[in-house]
Amino acid sequence: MKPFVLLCFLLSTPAGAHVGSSDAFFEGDAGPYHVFVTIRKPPVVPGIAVFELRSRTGDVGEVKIALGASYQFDEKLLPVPDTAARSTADPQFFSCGIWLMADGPLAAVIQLDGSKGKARLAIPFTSYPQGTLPLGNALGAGLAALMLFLAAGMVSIVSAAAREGDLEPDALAPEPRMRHARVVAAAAAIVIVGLLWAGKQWWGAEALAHRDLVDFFRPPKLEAAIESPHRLVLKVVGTHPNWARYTKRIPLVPDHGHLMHLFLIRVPDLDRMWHLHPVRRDNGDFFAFLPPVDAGRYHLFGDIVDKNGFPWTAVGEIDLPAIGGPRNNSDEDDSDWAGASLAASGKARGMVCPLSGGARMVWLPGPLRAGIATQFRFRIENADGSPVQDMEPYMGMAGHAEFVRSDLAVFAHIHPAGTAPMAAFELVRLSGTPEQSNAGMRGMQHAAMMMTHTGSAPEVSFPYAFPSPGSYRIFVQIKRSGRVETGVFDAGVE
Ligand SMILES: [Cu+2]
Repeated sequence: MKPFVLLCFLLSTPAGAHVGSSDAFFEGDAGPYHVFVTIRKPPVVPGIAVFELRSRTGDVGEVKIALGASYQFDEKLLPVPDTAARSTADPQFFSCGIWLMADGPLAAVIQLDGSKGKARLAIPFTSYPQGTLPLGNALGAGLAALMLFLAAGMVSIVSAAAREGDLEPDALAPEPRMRHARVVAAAAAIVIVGLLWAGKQWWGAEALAHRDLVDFFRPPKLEAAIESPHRLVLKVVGTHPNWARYTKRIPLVPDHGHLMHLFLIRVPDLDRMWHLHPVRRDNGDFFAFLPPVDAGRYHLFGDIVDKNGFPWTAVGEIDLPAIGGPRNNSDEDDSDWAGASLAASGKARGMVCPLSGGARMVWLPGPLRAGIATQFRFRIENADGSPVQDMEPYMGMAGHAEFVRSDLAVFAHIHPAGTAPMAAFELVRLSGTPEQSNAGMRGMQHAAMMMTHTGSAPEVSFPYAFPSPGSYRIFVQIKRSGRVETGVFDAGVE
């Protein structure tokens, strides 16, 4: 019955943690091992997620992965882990496909065994359906033919039974019996059509429930309005009616110190960027003091995390008039950037971005191809190439990077430890693992490590892969001598 009722919904924009960027990335230490993990998610749930792990320390012999729910995380409830296959071409690369059966915030608990003994780490990630997969024409036609064959077979079996069921072998059915058999066949056909209809209803209900779930996980809307010249009021509204009820039950929690990380990016040029930290009012709305802003249309991305560790990015747009006056930050972590437009700067502009005091940020080149997971590395150095000495953690981390595609359909806010919010790492601490080896702590550790880098210039790095081809702008935010600085790099991704 599938072919008749299947509505071929096109794959919609992936939602969730980030916008248009569903895969998860992690880089950090698991005990003595340094690993880079990529989680390539399926478009639908249930579906198979592909886990890829590369050891950068070159001494891992075996990798096992088990998935659990990250909310009320309990190691004792983890299933028997799957063993990842080791690549023959690259012995430090392991991969494994695991079914994601549930949606929501999950944790991958990875066990490593190698020359330095056993180690474990837990990586939070999210599972959600991104759309409905269409049924292929050939498969649909095949299933329809099978269905017709089975239905006709069923009618003919019932009719044959009624006609000849109690005859002696080789005897012919008399005419009244033939008539009776035709009536029975008609009745059987009606019953079978009824069953098909019931199946169609069932399938339709399932498809609707799935579509509903896809809607639920779409990025919530961020409705913004200017209340007074310097006051921006924001309301997070789910695209699904159940979303409000969900967030009432599962409230938001702060992530790296703030309930919301709000990014205002001027469109279409991406030539102005504000990173603000609105506070919440009693009625649930957020508000932020606007610093002086140039007039224009701004795209808004509001990163929030709920108590289950599920990150959401609310999206919206607002036309702002020029706002003057003194700089009036709502928060000391607020930062901004102004510069050239993405379009005007060409396909791939310089790999060097000037910072204050003659310093500069240098993007150490990596592959510019969609889907290739890599470390995006940025070196911060003085004009003469000597290391800057004044780096500080910015909101507890060495750096924050925002990857934005020119059409604003991709937005990802990444940290040195990867895509998962710190608030989610807090939920999945493993027992018997030293605190500093827990993946979440690793983000902080990374910050500390980068600061104490001696000899060469400090570097910040972010594990990520461009999800799709296009023209991207990367905002890399660091802190030096108490001031946030933003390095901006453009990339034409194939
Ligand atoms: Cu951040």
